[in-house]
Order: sequence, then C-alpha cells, then structure tokens
Amino acid sequence: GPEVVTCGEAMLLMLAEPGMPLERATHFRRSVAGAESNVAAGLARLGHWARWIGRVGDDPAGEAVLRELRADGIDVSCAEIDPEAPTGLLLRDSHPERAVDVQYYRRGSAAGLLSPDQIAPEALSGVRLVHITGITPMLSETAAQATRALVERARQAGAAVSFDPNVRHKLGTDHEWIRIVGPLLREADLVLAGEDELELLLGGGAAEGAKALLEMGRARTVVVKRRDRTAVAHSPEGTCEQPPFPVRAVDPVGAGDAFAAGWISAWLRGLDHERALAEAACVAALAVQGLADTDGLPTAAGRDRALEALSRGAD
Ligand code: KDG
Repeated sequence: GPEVVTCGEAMLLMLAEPGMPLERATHFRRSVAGAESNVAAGLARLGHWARWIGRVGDDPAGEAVLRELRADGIDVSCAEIDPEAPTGLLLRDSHPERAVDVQYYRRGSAAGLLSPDQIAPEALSGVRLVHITGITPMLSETAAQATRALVERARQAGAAVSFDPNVRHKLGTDHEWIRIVGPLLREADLVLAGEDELELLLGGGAAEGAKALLEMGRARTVVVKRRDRTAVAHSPEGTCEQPPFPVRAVDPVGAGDAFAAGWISAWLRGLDHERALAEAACVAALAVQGLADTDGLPTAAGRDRALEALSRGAD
C-alpha cells in the first residue's frame, strides 16, 4: 500500500512561455498544477508510493490531469471524476525574478465538491504519513470537512500528519485563513511553513510560533522557511539550520512543494533533521531550475548526486 496520502485540487496548468507577461503571451504549455499533487509527484519521483485523493471534472482537462498524474507515478486509484462540475484551470506566466502572475479559474470546480465521503478508511490503510495543505480546506465547506476527516482517519490509521499552510491570498481573507486553516496547523505532527505564514496564522514572530506549537505537545517538528530563505527545523531536541543552495532559478513556483517532498522522503527514511533539511533544500533547488511546477523534481539518485555537488560547492 501507499506510504503517503495527500488530498487536494489538481488543475490543468497553462504555462506561458518564459519571460512573457500573461496578457502578451501567445504560446502556452499544458501541464498540471496543485500543491498536493506536486508533493505526491515529488515523492513518487524519489521512489515512494504516494496516493493523491481529489476530484476532477468529466472533461478533457480532467482526463489530461489524471493521465499526467498517473504518468508521474502517482497512485490515483482513490481520485474521482465528477459528473457535475469542471476541472479547475490555472493560467500563469513564468519569470525567474519578477513575481509570477497566477490566475485561477477554479471557482465552482470539481475539486470543491470533495467531501468526507471520499475519504474512505481503506484509502489510508497502512499509510505512514498524510500530507495536507491549507489550500484544500479553503476550497469549500465540504472540502474543509474532508480535510478534517482526513486528519481524523490519519490518527485512526496511526499515521503522522504533515502540514503546509500554503497561504494563497486569492483564496480568502486573512481572517478566513486564520479561522479555517489555523486549527489544522495545530493538529499537525510535522509542520512546514513560511515565516510569513506562521506570523499570519499564529500571530507574533515565527520562531515564537514554532516554539508555541511544540509546547502544545502535538507537533514534533516545525520547519520554518524564513524570508532570508534559510530553513530552520525546530524540535524538542533543539534547532538546526540550512541555508539555500545557490542555484540559478528559472521558475520559483513549486519550490515549497519540492521542499516538502524532500523533507517527507527523508522523514520516511528515518534521517536526522540536518540531513532532512539538506535534502529538502536540494530538491527545492532542483525544482526551481525547471519550468512547470514538477519539471525539475529529481529521482533519488539525482538528488544524491546534486546534494553531493552542491555541498562540495558550499565548502
Ligand atoms: O505550490 C504551487 C501551487 O501554488 C500551484 O501548483 C497551484 O495549488 C496551487 C494553488 O492553489 O495555488
């Protein structure tokens, strides 16, 4: 059975040719977007059995999304095709430095019709970790219920819960993020969050927020991705830091998902925090060198090779 289960919205991605602003772009490449399916793709590429749960529409976009996820080695056996609503679409441009222009066409999409019914206990049997992000509960009330059901089922299955807030301001107001996603953050065993996200969801500084989460007794590790791009792992054993690897970024979108996949893979293999952070930073550094969200994701051998080369470069 799968080692990891994740759940969210996978969308058809139309990616403008590099450097072109969205309103000027005429050539688009079709790919797939979605934070949770990106993490599943990262884990699958690294050699893990990863299952993605979600809904797409009964349309060519949905068919293309499922085919690409399958081709990426993701287990989509618990994904469903919804007869009522269309597959979500994401249009974006691609710039190494400038902020990326992301346009969602996802309101009323099939993913929002996700409900707790789709979270069958069998879908989680034997899994070691369930990965959730703040995006899914922000899609709709039933998707929020499904996310909470997933956490509950993870506990019943004895699986750990990892959580990335993935705050997307286009999906809700600050208040909605705090109200809907804040409680999920406090339910996670492993947290991977941006400095700004912890500030928003917990109030106050991110390091203090991380310590507060550990003191609540649920979280065992809180990884903070700081504004200066250093990643810091906080745990009851202490803290450990990883600066970013200096690489030339082609497209920064998907870096956080790649980081999460790298971290989770290391966790599944029982590695220590220092090594886990280095692997996560390495997978992220490789991901930003590719265009679409998942293009640059490495195999396990590719990660090990790159980590060796990057570490040598850092000496
Ligand atoms: O993490 C990358 C995602 O932002 C992208 O793939 C789309 O899931 C997405 C979202 O909601 O922004």
